Amino acid sequence: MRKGFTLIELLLSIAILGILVVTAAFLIKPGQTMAKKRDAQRISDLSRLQIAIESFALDHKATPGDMDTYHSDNGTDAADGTGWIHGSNMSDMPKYIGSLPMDPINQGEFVYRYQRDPGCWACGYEIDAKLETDTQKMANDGGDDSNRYEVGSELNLLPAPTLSPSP
Ligand SMILES: [Ca+2]
Repeated sequence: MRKGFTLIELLLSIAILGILVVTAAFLIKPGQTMAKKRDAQRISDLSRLQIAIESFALDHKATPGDMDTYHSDNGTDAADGTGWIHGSNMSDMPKYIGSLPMDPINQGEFVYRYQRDPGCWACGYEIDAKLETDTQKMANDGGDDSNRYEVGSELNLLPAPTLSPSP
């Protein structure tokens, strides 16, 4: 009776293992799974931010923030008006949301954006995000940009992305 494996048996085992690993990776598609996970986070983040903005607006008769288009890659997650959404009227905002959510990638087109209606304090607002996998959701959100997922009360405020280049 012989002990151990021959070189051929060993190489064959390694080859079979390799094929199994590649097949598993192909079936599971880890990249796609991660992208879906990031999209789920984006949808949940925008929903949290939406609730915070609307609660704030109800109490303060004004939407938070100054007059600008804000990008989540430009500033910190501080919710008090010093973070990526700037606002002289936001000192109370941390009561509604502890910190401002930021896109899981947070660069290039994958940033959250926020804009309040520059026309009046108590008017509408829009937040948006770019999703990686859910194109239907971006197209059917009632907004004016079929390539971004838009949330808010005036879905035509945010301009077509003129986003800062990726670092
Ligand atoms: Ca859209």
